[in-house]
Order: sequence, then C-alpha cells, then structure tokens
Amino acid sequence: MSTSTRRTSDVRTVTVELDARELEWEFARGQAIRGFAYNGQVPGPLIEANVGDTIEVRLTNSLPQATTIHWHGIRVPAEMDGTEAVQPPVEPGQTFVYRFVVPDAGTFWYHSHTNETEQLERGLYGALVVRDADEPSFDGEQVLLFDDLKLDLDGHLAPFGDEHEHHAGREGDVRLVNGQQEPGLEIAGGTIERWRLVNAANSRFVRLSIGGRPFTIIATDGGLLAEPLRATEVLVTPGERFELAVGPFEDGEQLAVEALPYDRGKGETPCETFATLRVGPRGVSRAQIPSKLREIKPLVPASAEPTRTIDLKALMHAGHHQRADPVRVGDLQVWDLVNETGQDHPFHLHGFFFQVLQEEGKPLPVLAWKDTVNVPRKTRTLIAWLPDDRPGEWMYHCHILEHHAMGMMAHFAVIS
Ligand SMILES: [Cu+2]
Repeated sequence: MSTSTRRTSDVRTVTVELDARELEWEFARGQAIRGFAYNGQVPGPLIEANVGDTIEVRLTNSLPQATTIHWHGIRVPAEMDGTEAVQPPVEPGQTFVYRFVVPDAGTFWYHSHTNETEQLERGLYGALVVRDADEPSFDGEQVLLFDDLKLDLDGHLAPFGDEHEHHAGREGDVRLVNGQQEPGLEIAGGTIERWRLVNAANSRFVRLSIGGRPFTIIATDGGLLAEPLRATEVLVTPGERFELAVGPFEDGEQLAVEALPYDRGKGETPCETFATLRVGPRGVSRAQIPSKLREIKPLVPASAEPTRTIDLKALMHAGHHQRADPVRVGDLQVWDLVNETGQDHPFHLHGFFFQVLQEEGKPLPVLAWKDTVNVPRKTRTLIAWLPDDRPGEWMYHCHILEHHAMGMMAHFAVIS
C-alpha cells in the first residue's frame, strides 16, 4: 500500500492510494475465495490520522463492477459520503478522490457503499483510526475487524440473495478476525491493551466475551465514553465499534475470544469462537485508565419528547428507497426508533453522531456518541442529535446489509 503524510506548517495531509481489485483471499491455510479487496488485502490498509488532519484518498476501481467508499462515522461533507445520493458510482477503470478533514478521535471504518451485500462479503472494508493528543495510555493496541463468510459445499462463496438472506441477513459459518479464520492473537502478560473492535459482517451479531474475564469499555462509535464501564461482555452489531481496555492476564494463559449465545430474532446462536488469545511472557505495564475519560454534555434530558418517530417495520416493508422529511441545521432532533418487527435492527445514521437517551424506556448508564445502535425486536430506542452545518443529502438505514439492500433505508436532506 502507499500511504504518505505531508506536513505544511501545522496542517497535515494523509494521502492514501486505494486500489479496489480482485484477489484470491486466503482466509485460512489452503482455503481461498475470489475476494474483492483494497490494495490486495483484507481488511484494507489501516488508515491512521490525527484530529484535524486532512485525508485524501484516491480510489482506483480495478474491479469488474462499479464501487464507492463510505467513511463510516467520519463527519465528512455530504458530497464525500460515498452514497448513491451524492456521487455517481466509480465505474471500472475510473478513479475518484475523496478529501475531508477528520474532526473526531475514534475508531472508524471505510467500506463499499455500492452492491454492499456482495462487496463487503468479498472483503471491501478497512479501519480508520483517528487519534487525539491527550488520550489514555496503554501498553499496546490491536485493531480487530470481525466478519464472517458464507461458503457453499464446495468451499466457494455461496450465491448471493436467496429468499432467506433477504429476510434474515447473510451469515456464514467461517468466522474471521482481520480477514483470517479464527486466528491466534497475543498479548504480553501483565499488560493492558487498547482493542479497537469493528463489526464488518453483513449481518452477524457478536456478543463478545474474552474468556469470560472482565474488561473495560472505554469508547464506542464516536470516541471515548464519558466514563469507563466494566463489563464481561459487549454486544457489537454490524457497523458498530467498541474500544476495550483488555488485560492484565497471567503469562501462559489461553483465552477464547468468542461470541456468546444471542437471539437477534432468528433463534439463539451457539457460543462461537472468533480467535484464541495467548498470553505471552510478562511485560512492563504503564497503562493508565482515568476514572473520567472526557466530558460529554447531554443534548437533551433523557425524558425529551420525540420530534420524529421512525417506524422500522414500515421502513423494512416499504421495499424501495424512500425519502424522509428534511431537517434544518441547528434544529435539535429527538428520534424515536420503534421496532415492532421480530428481528433486531442496527440503525445507522450517516454523517452525524447521536446520543442514545433511552433503550427500552430506560436511560443508559453512561453518555456516549454513537452512529449505529441496535434496536432490539419489539422495543424502542430514543436518540438525539444535532445537525451541524453540513447541509446536503444524507441517509439512515439498517446495517444488516441485506435489509439495507431490500430498501430498509431513507434519504433525507439537511437544509440550512
Ligand atoms: Cu435490519
């Protein structure tokens, strides 16, 4: 890959060349599928920048089909959002330059936003990490993208778009971390690492456990939480990110990085391994996790009246691309996401962060900025967000990619 940074006075530009092309993706020793990848690797190259940097990505499409890139979680200008509403697809042989400033620290990701169900399954995704000056310090860091592959009996990628997939989403039995089937991970004994998790799967939910040991959730989609949160599991649904402080463990231990049983409305899944964590020789720890991570001011009280109700059942069954009412820059939005369907739906808002005010009628334990939130079946979730001054065409959709493809989405305008 070629990534370079150029500094002119105190303004830095990170330039990245991304070539989307076909690849024999060897996801396990001796096992490969015909994948699509950025620069011949799944996941695509890790893009790293500091808050305030400009990122300039030249996308070259060497695929046999059109593509675009969505910068999931980055507060880009509308015309850089990579959706069909703001740019024509980049045809085979063509190039397109994405250019934007990264205003927020956190774990983000980039992925195709054209023929998503196939292009993400084939590997067109990568992580984008933005750092800030005074973040908590750790002994190490890992960026882990979770995914799965659905194969047929011959070991080829299963055909796309059968009836079941349309309804339930595509899930496969090959579980991947960073493009590899159930890989080994390592951590030095006695140390605490920052793990940046991304769920890049089409549909698979990951109720993550690390050998049942406690960890600390420090961040989610839009960066650090207000306060760290101790947990032994965290549900990561498609599109979501979480950052964990992991460790310390005793050297010689071996822990399963696995998904615990979860029922998203299609029956409870069994416990499923994604990776094995081996604890190596003891290292020196200098990790510091402060009791306050940053200040997040509530946008509205948790009991705020909704300004809009989004009926996910109606959205799911509308069956075509629809248009929602515009919102005005500076007008506070309180959206009630009502899910009367029999399945959970991870709701993704493009371009803006929201705060979750209530889940199932209850306020959340800690303030956070999100761009994707799971709305469990037969429940409602109340979110609040403020359209800042980036007018243009935006959208929201279910991040189960097959639901999105089926039309579980809406375009809307932010107007000034
Ligand atoms: Cu859905």
